[in-house]
Amino acid sequence: MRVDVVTLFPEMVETLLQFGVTGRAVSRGLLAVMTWNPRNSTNGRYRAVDDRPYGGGPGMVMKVQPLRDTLKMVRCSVEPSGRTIYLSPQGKLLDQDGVRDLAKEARLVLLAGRYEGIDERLIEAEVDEEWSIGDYVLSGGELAALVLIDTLARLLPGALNDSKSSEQDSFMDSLLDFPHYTRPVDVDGRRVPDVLLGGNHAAIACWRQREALGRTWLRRPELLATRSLNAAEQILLDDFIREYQAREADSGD
Ligand code: 9D3
Repeated sequence: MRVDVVTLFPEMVETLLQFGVTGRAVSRGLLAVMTWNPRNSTNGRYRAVDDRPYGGGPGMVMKVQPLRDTLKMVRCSVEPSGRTIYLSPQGKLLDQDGVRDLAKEARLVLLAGRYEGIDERLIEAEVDEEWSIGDYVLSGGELAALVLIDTLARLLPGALNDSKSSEQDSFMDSLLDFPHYTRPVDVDGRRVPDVLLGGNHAAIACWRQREALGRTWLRRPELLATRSLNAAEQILLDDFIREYQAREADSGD
């Protein structure tokens, strides 16, 4: 997959992508990321990429011309360059379904904004889709672009060392993860659950699924509302709830 990122802070994007899964995806030739700085496409005397908002108010707005010229260069260097995505607080909320859809593309152009945002006419003319990564305030689109690239990289065939990890991600989709343990067996009197030490793989799989369902029920019940449970899952969850409520009655009033 080829991703072109238009950003005033190319080092932010380049540096973080050198590590971990994304770093390996790049070195394995599965992912190629190129950055483009609109500052290099400025003509004016002050190389300005931003200007004051019409109508007044605080902050600055990214100008059309440097971004339009940068996007022209991107589209000349990669043909076809793929969908152009603007990371913005006004975008559609990114989730794993959205990531899976974007991962079908061979090429993407990501636009990371700074200041109060981008002149609306550039968005109307050049942007295909607007995506947000969540309802909180970032200082710019770079971290959002990195989040998107990271999630995409995990879906590229061969990017994860253990091919089962990606499968498990999708298997466990819309459920929270089960708890994980490693050595030692005892940490200040807290022991690893016995079932994980027994080597009964069917029992372990059951326990993990039960924990995943139970924690989702406790912490993110809205995820269960959008996912139907099969008969086996319903029994495991009922079992978890029964045990949880027994524990609660035991410790509480
Ligand atoms: C005062 C109104 N704010 C809009 C909600 C101003 C504003 C906040 C943050 C303008 C730009 C930004 C920069 N944010 C992003 O570029 C961004 C973002 C985010 O802030 N949250 C979640 N997803 C994203 S994607 C890009």
